[in-house]
Amino acid sequence: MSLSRLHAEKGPLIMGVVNVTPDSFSDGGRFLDVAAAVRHARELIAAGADVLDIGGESTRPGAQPVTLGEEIDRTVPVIQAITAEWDGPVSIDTLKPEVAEEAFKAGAGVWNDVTALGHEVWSLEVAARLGGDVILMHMQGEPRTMQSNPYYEDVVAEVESYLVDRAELAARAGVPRDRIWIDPGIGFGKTLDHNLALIRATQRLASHGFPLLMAASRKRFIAALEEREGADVSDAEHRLGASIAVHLHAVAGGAKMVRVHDVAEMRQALRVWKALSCTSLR
Ligand code: HH2
Repeated sequence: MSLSRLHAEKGPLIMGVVNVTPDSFSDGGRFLDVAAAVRHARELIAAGADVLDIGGESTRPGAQPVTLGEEIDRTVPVIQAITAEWDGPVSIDTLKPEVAEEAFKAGAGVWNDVTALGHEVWSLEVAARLGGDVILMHMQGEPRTMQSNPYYEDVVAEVESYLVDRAELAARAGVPRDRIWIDPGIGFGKTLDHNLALIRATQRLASHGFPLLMAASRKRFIAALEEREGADVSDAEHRLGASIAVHLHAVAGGAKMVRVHDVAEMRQALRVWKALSCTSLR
């Protein structure tokens, strides 16, 4: 089932993050072992995840690049194990089309690409052939250097036009329009003010006919915002309240999915939010 249909049935979707990496910014190394990653995935499902996003290469600034073989070896066994026991959608978080292909063979149905299918010229064609959902994210620069000096004349207009252009390209390549998700890429080549401007612009970003994903969970800009208030949340695991606040704001503005590490808490917040908002969140 496409993510859009799932959203039509369930309302705002929660994508739970499963990083099979030694160096992710918020949970690096904890789930590198396949068995540990599968256990973590099961916990996220039990906590109410609608979608699981499996990643084998960190996009953290300064993270070590991973070879194709290594990325496949990390992610494919986890995808096989999860899809053998769960029929919800599983997403592969990769910029490499070869990894996406192997992940889909193992049972994944969503390709989440932080380069918006731009890493290889053939990525668009592969995405169309795979026939699943795609998530196109905006990033300025590349992970290693993206935070050194991000600059925009008008961050919202630039991110918006980039995402709509990439989405139209994906549609022209053959990906069905309702399977093309867009994501402003919070923290990817953006200062605190850029991130805040994009989150404030959720409604505008959600108004282009492409479903919107917002992914702010535990991100560094939260620490920068808190520092302004004199609080220290340098430990990524201490950013839960802020992550939920951003995601509820996004959902209220029309985001159809949020990508989070803390699924149980996000599920609880969404349940209360939905009850307070009656039926208006579908
Ligand atoms: N952020 C991260 C990874 N993948 N995908 C989308 N679509 N949007 C995002 O904002 C996004 C993403 C970074 O978070 P995480 O996976 O926790 O860390 P790392 O890349 O260090 O593994």
